[in-house]
Amino acid sequence: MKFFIIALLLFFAHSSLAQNNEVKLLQNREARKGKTLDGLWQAIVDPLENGYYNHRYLPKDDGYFMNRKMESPSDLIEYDFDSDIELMVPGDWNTQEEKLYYYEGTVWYKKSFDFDSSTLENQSTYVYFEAVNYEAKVYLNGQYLGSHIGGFTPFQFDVTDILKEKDNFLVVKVDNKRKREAVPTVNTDWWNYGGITRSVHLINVPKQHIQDYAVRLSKDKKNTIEGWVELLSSTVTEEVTIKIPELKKSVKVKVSKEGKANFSFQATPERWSPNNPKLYRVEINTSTDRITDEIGFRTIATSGSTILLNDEPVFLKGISIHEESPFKTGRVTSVEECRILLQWAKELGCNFVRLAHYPHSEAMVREAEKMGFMVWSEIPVYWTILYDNIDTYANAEAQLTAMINRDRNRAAIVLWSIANETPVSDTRNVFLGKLAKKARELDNSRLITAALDTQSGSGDEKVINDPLGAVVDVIGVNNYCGWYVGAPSSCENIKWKNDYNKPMIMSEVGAGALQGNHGAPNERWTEEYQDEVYKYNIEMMKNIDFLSGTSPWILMDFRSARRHLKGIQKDFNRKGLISEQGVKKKAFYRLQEYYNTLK
Ligand code: GCB
Repeated sequence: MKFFIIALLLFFAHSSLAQNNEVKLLQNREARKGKTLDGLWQAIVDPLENGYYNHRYLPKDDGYFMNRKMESPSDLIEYDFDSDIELMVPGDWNTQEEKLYYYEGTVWYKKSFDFDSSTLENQSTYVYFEAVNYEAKVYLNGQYLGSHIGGFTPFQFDVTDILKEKDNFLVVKVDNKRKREAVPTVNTDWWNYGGITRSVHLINVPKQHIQDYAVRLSKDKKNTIEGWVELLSSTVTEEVTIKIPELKKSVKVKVSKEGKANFSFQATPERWSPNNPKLYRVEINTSTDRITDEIGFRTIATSGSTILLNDEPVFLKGISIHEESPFKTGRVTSVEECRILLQWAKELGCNFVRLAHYPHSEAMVREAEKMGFMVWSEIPVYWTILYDNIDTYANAEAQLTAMINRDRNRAAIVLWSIANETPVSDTRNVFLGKLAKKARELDNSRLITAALDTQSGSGDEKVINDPLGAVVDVIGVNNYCGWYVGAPSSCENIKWKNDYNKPMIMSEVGAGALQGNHGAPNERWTEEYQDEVYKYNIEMMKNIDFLSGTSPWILMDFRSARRHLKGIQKDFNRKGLISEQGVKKKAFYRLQEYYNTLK
């Protein structure tokens, strides 16, 4: 009993439970002033989590986050950031260090920096992480800030009162161990890249600042721009001005006691569309703060099986994309890499990209928007996660919320996807029904979708009757005719039926080919086989009268630890239309031809 009480006391005394400085995310991080913490970080690979747990498997209060140094020759400190490895941030660790190629576990990251606060009176400073895969515990100067779960969404902590002028040390325990109850779960067809995979920033904002806002075209009221602005710590009845200089609009609204101001005004902006990806400069001012953004205005809706962009029927000519670096593989770490991927999609003739299977970086979404792509954005509710686990649900909902909050002002995003290839069951239906409801509560201006698994079923008839079809606005269908099921030529005869009067997007079709491997059209892994699969699937798609778009699988070959065929796969899923080295395969031109005929 005595031991138990001591253990309990130690447990609660441990700083990791004593505090959580995580605060609600700032909208439009990019527009804020501050300092980057990107670059080389010191790191310690810690598979046994020795820097966190003691030999009784209890959290230590002097773990590696204390960044201890030997002060005398008799001191015993069994770690030293200074003499260990270095890792680049942003970046995954798997492609930076040979010994970390398959590594899944804990790595401690440390960055030291000075901080000049002399000009920052009345300001708050946040440390903002664009993404850390998968679980982060964050400490500044030995003090615990909080933790975050989920590998693809941003989070931030208030560090105003902890920063010093000199020798700050920010330590992050990053753990990418796969867990059955996690989102995604243990089983995925993409690489579990660990690390501080996206940029880290220190951001300075006035204590009373614009924390969040929405600016968009009303979906119901004609020629109306509407939205809201939320301020942090506005105690007085503050006034907010929303300006769109190019439209000669300037509107003042009062903030409620809760710090929120709603607005709505008449305007006729040019509509954002793939042919005219027009963005307007929007300025928001308060007495203490000012922020600007580039915002597009469009509407998106459905009518029967048609998708309407700005009230006009539109066919989504798309391609699926993983956030994988062209030429060097690993996670995308720069805007230039985003542009290369998107430029390839442009060449293919796309007006739409499916950013699979998790929220891509904000930079990717913003580039897609500028280049005129409609975007499908997705959370990693993938395959068989634990649909009956309440923590799993809370996790999925948190990731959905973070995705929508971060990108709600991006006109390019037309679809929020809540799931990919999930198996039908009562618990799954309830889980996804709740998620869809949540998505609509957070944002009722976009369409909800999910990619259904339709591999099963026999004969030439395929019926879309998954109960999830009743929940979503647009039905995504993944189907691998000619690859996992049947011969390529059999695809042409398939007849699709839809129990729902809703648009369908063929969200995946595809086949594997090693670039440069040539042979007969019935020889797997050749470019000819892949091309054959595209040929017959395109014929099949032409016969679907409720088809509103396609996003074949996938733009570029990507790493997956499920893909073991030596000589061919080498840990890559080969369904790319382009190799990881940037060389186009035959099927690229087949799809390009199809998209050209749809012009
Ligand atoms: C799918 C999954 C995707 C896989 C793909 C494949 O249905 O949605 O994540 O990578 O199939 O290649 O098998």
